[in-house]
Amino acid sequence: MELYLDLVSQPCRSVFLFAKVAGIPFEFKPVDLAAGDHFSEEFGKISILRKVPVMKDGSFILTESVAILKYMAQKYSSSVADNWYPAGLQQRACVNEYLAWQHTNLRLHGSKVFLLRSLFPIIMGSEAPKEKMDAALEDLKQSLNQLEEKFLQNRSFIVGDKISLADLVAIVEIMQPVGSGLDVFEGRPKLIAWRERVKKALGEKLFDEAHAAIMNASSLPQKMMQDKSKLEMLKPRFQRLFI
Ligand SMILES: N[C@@H](CCC(=O)N[C@@H](CS)C(=O)NCC(=O)O)C(=O)O
Repeated sequence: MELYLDLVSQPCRSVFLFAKVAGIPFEFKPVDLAAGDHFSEEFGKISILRKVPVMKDGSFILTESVAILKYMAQKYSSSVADNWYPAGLQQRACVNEYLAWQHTNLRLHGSKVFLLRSLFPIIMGSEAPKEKMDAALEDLKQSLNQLEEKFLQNRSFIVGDKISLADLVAIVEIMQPVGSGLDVFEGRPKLIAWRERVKKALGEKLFDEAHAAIMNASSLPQKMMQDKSKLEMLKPRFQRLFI
């Protein structure tokens, strides 16, 4: 199995972490987004969506992290612990519920904050408009509240007392704005305790390995500035999104 990944990307980190922690054998195919590798002719043959992660299992190509995570959990179900993607009807439904919710909530809002804080200034050449930043921070706050109040409640993990794909997808998204220097855990003891349980379940060393690139996001500008034409390509996208 080949995994096309850039660990700066949160869905790539979830796929990477799951494959590693579950002992699923794979070949890491690096795709450097900041260098524009995903616009290459070679990557276009793997996925015309030009996004990572992508999985290639033999001749079968799959995009979308959630689909890849479920594929891996099901393909290796005889060796992957049941808690990751429980076979029980209602427990699996709860994992699926979180995975469906997060796309337009925690992922959307955490990504926006990261893009506005870390990439907007490089691509647009100025700080992000204050009202856009304030709105993005407010949306992120709401999503974090909902994660605590609806999905975590007083449980150790999102679906009971063991880690699942839901926790994995949640932590990688939360770490994105953290990579932009924002302490999203401030004043949230419940979330801090959950983060520590997730880290322990994954293994601190593996967690840190997966997050090294995003925790060093301040080096992205330097890399991106090397090819100004690629930066220009991103400008219209940022204008559509944020202006
Ligand atoms: N829904 C997709 C999202 C994939 C995605 O947006 N990947 C981003 C990195 S986080 C990407 O490759 N972006 C490159 C681009 O948009 O140019 C998934 O979960 O896999």
